[in-house]
Amino acid sequence: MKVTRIRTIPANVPLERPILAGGWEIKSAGILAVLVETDTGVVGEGLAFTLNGRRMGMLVEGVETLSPLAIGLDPHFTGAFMERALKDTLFFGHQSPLVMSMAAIETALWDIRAKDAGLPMHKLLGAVRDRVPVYWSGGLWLTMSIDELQREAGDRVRAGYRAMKLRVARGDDRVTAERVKAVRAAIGPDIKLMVDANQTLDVAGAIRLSRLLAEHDLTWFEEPIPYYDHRGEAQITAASPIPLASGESEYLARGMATMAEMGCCQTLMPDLQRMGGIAEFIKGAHMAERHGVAVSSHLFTEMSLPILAALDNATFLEVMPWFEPVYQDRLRIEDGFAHVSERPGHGCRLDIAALERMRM
Ligand code: SMN
Ligand code: MG
Repeated sequence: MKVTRIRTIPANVPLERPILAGGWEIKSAGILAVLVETDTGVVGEGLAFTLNGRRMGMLVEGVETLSPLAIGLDPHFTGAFMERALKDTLFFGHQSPLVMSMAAIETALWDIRAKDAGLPMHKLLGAVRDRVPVYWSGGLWLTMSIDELQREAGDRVRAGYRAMKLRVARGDDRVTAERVKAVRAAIGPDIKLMVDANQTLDVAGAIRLSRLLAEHDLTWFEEPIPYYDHRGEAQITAASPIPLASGESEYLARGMATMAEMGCCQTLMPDLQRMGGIAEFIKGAHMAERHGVAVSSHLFTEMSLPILAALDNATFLEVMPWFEPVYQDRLRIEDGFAHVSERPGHGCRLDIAALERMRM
């Protein structure tokens, strides 16, 4: 079996309405579909992502320059592709969009492996479970009023969610505390609630806010400060009454390992594209486990589900609905869990016609 061709479809998927998270205004999800074709007719699917479709050209260029490293290769040699790709991109470094392009190809190679074996991804990887706890992440934005927050939180509980995440930011901490209190009041004591500051605070401000919010029983406090300040994260983790979550902005397994070793957080949230693909995601999660650190996932909801189902230190799948318009299949979410598909491959299939309609 050999890889014969790699195709890309860059698509821009508009959000229902613009949102604000941290310092970003987000109007659309730029989704790059990467289709890896083989001589047996099996096609593997991978994705890369960029906010607002900005710099999509860099992701496409990355795939084009990495493709020669995969073409002609037996797709079961996912490790050989990564070895070649990491070596080939060493000059640019591995904290770069090239890792995202690499991830899309690597993930597609795994999809081929699973389809060729006739296995759903979680079973190919070694399943631990066939359902994963989820949290709703596609709402409770900074732009929403307290009334809107309470309405959405209630709607999500009625839709079967048992956990959800609210965005917070630098500003008046008393206003932030009021918003958290209002959401907690709307969902009651049994639903889990997380907050995400999207890197907008500093160490002292984060510790202060954590102490102020502690009475609302929060499951985690995510990315309080700029992602690269791991020493600062470790200081906050040591002082914060709320457990920390971080890691969505770090790259490769070694990024996860460094953060786990430094005590940056209790939950790491590897992002499939910044991990460089499935193998590094798993490697990073295993290294985190060594330090008693749990893993959640970041974006890439559909493709991350079967990976988390194969990790015994996985806690929550982030449900972000932005990718839904490019899929034929929907996740089955009931009573706070996403059920893993039995279909060979990733489980959810891309909708190529929809991607073509949204092509940039
Ligand atoms: C997030 C990431 C990307 C865009 C908006 C919000 C957020 C998350 O940090 O964790 O989903
Ligand atoms: Mg986040």
